[in-house]
Amino acid sequence: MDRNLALELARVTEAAALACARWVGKGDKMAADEAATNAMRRTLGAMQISGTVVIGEGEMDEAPMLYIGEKVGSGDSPEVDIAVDPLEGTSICAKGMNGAIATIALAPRGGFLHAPDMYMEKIAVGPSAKGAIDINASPTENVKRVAEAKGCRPEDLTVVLLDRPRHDKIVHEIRKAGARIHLITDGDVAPAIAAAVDGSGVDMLMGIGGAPEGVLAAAALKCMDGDMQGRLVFMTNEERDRSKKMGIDDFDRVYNAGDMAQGDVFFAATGVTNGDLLKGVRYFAGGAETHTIVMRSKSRTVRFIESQHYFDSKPGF
Ligand code: VTB
Repeated sequence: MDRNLALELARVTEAAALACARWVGKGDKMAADEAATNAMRRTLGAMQISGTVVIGEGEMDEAPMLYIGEKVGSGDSPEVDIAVDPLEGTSICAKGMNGAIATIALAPRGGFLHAPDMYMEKIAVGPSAKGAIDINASPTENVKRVAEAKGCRPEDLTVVLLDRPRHDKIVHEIRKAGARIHLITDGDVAPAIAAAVDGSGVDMLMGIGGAPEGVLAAAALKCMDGDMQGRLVFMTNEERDRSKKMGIDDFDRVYNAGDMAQGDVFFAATGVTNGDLLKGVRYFAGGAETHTIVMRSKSRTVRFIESQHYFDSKPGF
């Protein structure tokens, strides 16, 4: 791709974050998601791309907008595939809790793993621990290796996991290995990225979360030269059938970031509520400020952008 689309993607996630920030703490996750999706779709429509949504809000019959297969953009080249999560962490947004983001990734056509809406086991770290993780090894082993790679003690590491009963055993093991744990209620894309940002306080993401979210995290970690491994977790035969239809035939395959997001990948995320990675939308008289990370794998540029939006010149927010 000969154009840097990253900065345009920042406008897309900013718009989504600004739209759903109005719903922070209002207890209505559906309305928050709808607002983010609407805004994202509108701004994507203005981009000069011929885009196809491959990770989206759902199948065509269950999502009115940004559904899998939907065409977005002006229709001009380049031909790209798009992965979106207009509001990652709908419940945290509705409750006004920490860690909700609006996010999008873009790759040349065919670049993303078409991950069905099911679970994925994940392990993610930043560049300083690249090559140290192994999803087939025990959590103890992974903690040990990441600490070694980073030149610190296991006690100095913070591992983020979703707070779910399915993680009880591994949480226990990680604690025994010496590392500190940060449990989150939802939203495991942002902490995977935070693991690759020095000074974020996050060293590693582990555990089982959504597969589509895994692909978004992989796109970001590829841009940051971090490391990630993911394996689909099949709960039913229906999930196996659906995956086959989406082109997945090796059910035990371990995907790394570059397998899930191939080619010249672009990524952007804007904070909706405060988190380890990004600040949330903050209002001031007549406007609001947003905090965005935007990057491109080819140039390995990672930008953090703070933007001021003035509502007088931006009707609709
Ligand atoms: C996961 C995680 C997401 O929802 O999909 C989770 O990847 C759902 O897990 O980031 P459960 O089925 O255990 O609730 C998110 O946290 C989205 O908020």
